Amino acid sequence: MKKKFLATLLTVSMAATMLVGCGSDDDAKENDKQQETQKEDSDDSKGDGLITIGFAQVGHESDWRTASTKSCQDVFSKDNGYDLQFVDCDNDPAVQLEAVRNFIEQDVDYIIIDPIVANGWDTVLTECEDAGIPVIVIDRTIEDSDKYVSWVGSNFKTEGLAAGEWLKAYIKEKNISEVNALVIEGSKGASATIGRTDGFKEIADREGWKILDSQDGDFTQDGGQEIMESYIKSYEGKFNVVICQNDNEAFGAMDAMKAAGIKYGVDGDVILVSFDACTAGLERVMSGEINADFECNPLAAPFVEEVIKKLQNNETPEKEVYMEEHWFVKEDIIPSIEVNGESQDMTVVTQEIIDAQY
Ligand code: GZL
Repeated sequence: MKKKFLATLLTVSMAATMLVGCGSDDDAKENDKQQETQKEDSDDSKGDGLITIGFAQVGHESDWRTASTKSCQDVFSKDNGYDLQFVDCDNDPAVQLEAVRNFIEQDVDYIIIDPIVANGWDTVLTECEDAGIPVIVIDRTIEDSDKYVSWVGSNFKTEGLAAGEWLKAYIKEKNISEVNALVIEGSKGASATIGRTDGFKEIADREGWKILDSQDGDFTQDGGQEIMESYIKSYEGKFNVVICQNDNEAFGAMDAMKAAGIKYGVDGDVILVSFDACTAGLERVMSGEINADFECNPLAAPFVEEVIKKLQNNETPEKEVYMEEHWFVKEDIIPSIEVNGESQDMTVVTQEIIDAQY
């Protein structure tokens, strides 16, 4: 910590010296803050030649999460010059805050956070800023603070809007006159849940569809099965669409519908929509069990490394970096949809796509 403090002090004083006589006090303060978040050209905090990174990961709840973790472990390896301190926070926000504070104590060079929930972050991010440790947020967003250098992820509301716009086009093609939907949400308070829920609901409200129920399945297969079982008890024969906010919930919902003799998918009575588009999810799109799967790209680590390289070179990285993602379907009946006024292709799943997926 002493090293970092001295480095930061040196940086700040150098910045202040350079700024004397040019620009206002505010400019100097702003520049100081920017300088504080930019790393000294030091190579590491432990003197072992490695850049130490503390990564507080959501947990291990889904195929998506496994791919996200592997992406970071592959990029931030010792061979690549990094010492990755990884903490699986097991979907517990309190554990995640403690992990970040431990990274501060360890005086790591950088902290990566995938925030389990969107709020409750400003205090600990202020502690990171005071310690001179740049924070990079990946995947889910933080709503109550902007004290981080960059965020790399997806637009969850766009994913929800895309699912709604596709469903509108799909029921028109299939001459289905009404939608009675059941939604299995992701983890409560997660920005992915909030965005997908809000996006789909915006289209549902616009089209006059009914959302019979919307409960959280925690992004897990067990959660999806449990919620679907309770939905079947309450709404059997009354619903024709199930929206699962990730593939693992969809796998659980399928098990529950299969057990109840409910036919779903392309040749079924229930349209099944999912998010993530992991390999196993796309396999079920190709088999016709899932009608459409809206990708959320978990492979953020290469983009995070670009941010770190910029900081190492005292450059200012982008504040927001959006990942590229695709919308996958089984049937080639809707070539594209319009989302937020922008035409977006629907991609028919092939074995080649599945073989290349995460
Ligand atoms: C979304 C990510 C979500 C995935 C789930 O970016 O945070 O969390 O959709 C995962 O599979 O559990």
